[in-house]
Amino acid sequence: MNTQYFIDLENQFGARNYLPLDVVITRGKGIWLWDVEGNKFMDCLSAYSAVNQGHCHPKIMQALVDQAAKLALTSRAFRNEQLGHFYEELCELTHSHMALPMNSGAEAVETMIKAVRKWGYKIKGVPRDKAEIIVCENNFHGRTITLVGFSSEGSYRNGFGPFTPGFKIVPFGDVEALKKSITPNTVGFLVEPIQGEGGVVIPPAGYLKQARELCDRHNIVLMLDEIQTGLGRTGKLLAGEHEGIEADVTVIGKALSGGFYPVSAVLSNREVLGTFTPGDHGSTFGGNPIACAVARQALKVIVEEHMVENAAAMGEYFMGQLKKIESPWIREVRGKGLMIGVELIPEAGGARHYCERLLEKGLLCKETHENVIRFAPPLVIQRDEIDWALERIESVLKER
Ligand code: IF1
Repeated sequence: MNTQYFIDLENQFGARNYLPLDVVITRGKGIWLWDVEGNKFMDCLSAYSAVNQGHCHPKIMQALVDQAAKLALTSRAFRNEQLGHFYEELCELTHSHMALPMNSGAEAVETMIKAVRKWGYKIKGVPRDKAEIIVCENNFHGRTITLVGFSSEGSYRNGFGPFTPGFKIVPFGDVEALKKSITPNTVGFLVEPIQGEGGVVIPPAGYLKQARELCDRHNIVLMLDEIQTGLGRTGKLLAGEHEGIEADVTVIGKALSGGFYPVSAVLSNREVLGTFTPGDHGSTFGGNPIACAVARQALKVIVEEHMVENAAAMGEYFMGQLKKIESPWIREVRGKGLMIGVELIPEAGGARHYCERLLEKGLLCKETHENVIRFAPPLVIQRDEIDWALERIESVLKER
């Protein structure tokens, strides 16, 4: 069965909520993927940073298999032997006091919003149903109605209203705008340290630090969405470290399972998550034994195999070399660690075309926001492999 066979099946039965590149992947190992016709590709998307550890990491796979053979799901009506270990190891690694395990990133963000609102009413004393959370233009926090409701991207929200009230949108990176939007009812400021889907947009130096200071001054919870930037992607365990700040509440997901299983978590100080009491929140699969066993190993290999340090070193090399490419189409190369965006000028004809050309040359990457090619390989990539990618990227970006 060839590529077209699978494309036809998807078109016949599947909802058209994506426009994927026409490649049908059948196997993955490390940074490499193979399609149904035996073609080999370098993965420069890492499933949107869910496969930081490389595809089918043997130790994470073994943790999945061993746990699945023993116990899969108990529900949280009972306790299980994996959860406590997971909490302890996760909180220790991230300097958190408490954690709440969920499944998808969007669920973790929704959970964080519930916790911060409850903190606002119970601790800060905001009047009932008056809590306000400030978010940034160009944000991406997931696809639920509440989360797309405060997106500034029409394509994410159009046609899905009415939306959840209580959110204010301010320009990303603009401290003055953030300051002006604060009211006595503001309970939280939700922000990505680097906007991923927004086009790998890095805020001005000091922005997050100033946001931290503003939140301290006005008794507001700083909420960092590290679902894409976290777990080594930007060359730090959490991207907030680049500015030497710690959030009050952070969400992680994606690579928390190395791509094997939907696992996400809310990380918090005691004051915020401590407001939850039995019955406040839950989920059938949240914190299940497989999720915990897989996440524990996924975190372990990041540390043991020095993936954060490798992301920093390889990212510096990758970006340094990209910046040397003399191409009429490149407007800017930007990023941190192995979260890299190459923005093209509009005359280049759109980033999608270059992703399709790179596919033909054996490199898989994805455009974001029309003119940005995102390069985000697994954090295990080595220098010679980056050189292999650069050869193809340079050749395609020099085409007229
Ligand atoms: C899609 C990109 C989109 C995220 C951040 C929360 C979530 C995500 C910073 C929600 C998820 C994924 C979702 C996927 C494509 C990809 C993505 F930014 F990574 F490129 F969409 F913007 N916070 N990002 O990046 O996590 O519920 O998906 O587990 O929806 O098309 P999720």
